[in-house]
Amino acid sequence: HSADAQRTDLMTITRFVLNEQSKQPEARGDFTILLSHIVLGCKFVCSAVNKAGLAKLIGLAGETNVQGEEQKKLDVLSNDVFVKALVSSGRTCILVSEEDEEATFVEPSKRGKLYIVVFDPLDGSSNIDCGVSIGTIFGIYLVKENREPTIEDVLQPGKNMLAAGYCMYGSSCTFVLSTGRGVNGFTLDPSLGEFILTHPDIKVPKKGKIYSVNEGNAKNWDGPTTKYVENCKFPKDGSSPKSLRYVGSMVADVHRTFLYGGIFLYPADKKSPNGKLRVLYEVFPMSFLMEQAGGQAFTGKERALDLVPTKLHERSPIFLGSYEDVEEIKALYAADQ
Ligand code: AHM
Ligand code: MG
Repeated sequence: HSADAQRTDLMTITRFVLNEQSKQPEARGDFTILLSHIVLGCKFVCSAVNKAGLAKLIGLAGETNVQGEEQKKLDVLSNDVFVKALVSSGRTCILVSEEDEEATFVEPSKRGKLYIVVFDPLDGSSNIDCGVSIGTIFGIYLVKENREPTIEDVLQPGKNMLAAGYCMYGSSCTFVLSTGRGVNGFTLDPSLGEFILTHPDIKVPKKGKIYSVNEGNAKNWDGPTTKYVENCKFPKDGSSPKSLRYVGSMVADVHRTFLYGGIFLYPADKKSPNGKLRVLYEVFPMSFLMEQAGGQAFTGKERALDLVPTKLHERSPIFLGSYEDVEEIKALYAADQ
């Protein structure tokens, strides 16, 4: 009976979010509309990623992005699709994308309820050409008051986010979302073109057996990070060493951490004193999701979601994952003070 019910009673992401929103007193459907435009962008990118080899979309577009990296055609395409989908939702006022140096202020006639969306349209670009999982990451804020939105509205700590999520373009297309009431995962059923709830109420294991870091940077790490990774390999408490897994796509490495537990690190190093990952559209959304799943996210100094960004493309070191694993790295940084 229950197997039957699962096959016939499909919990699509739209139905799920409508249910969730109906529990809120002044829900007006704006968020559901905004989300459906994000979902559309993800479906488009999913299909483009799957066709990339065929359609010869891969290759350099001859432009560089704000971080001075070469842009692949898929990055450009994904960014265009998300910007257009978000503007046409009629529910956004400011957009911040990894691919655009400046924030996009939506023209007043296309503004609706004042949502701000921060996003990395296609993260993990070094993995595009070899077919390894990549993803889209996004976070959603509300502007503080009903007045002309400014850049200050974007530079809010991550704890003010209303919702965050990511979509992973892997062996299947998985959409993970939190609106502040836990974390839920949906898988794209290609025959229906719908995301169906497959991972209800994701909770990250309290402690994990995996650590995930680019160890090639070890030479330049600080003391606490070096010690932490050393403890993963040569535990002093008699426990078994952790396994190392590192895809090099944040979405894939964090997604695995949600499901299997453990810790993901992109620490500071001597060459990159603020790490590599961007606060607004990489660190904050993943930290929001991690806390919602019962884990922790730490910058080496503070709770990641307490950080107040001072510029759009700011970077921060990040340690996130299972509650107890992050406790260990926090203790090492505290002892280092
Ligand atoms: P990107 O935005 O240029 O794709 O870079 C972000 C990616 C993350 O997905 C990943 O966690 C990290 O860069 C990997 O960096 P590294 O190659 O230095 O290990
Ligand atoms: Mg990125």
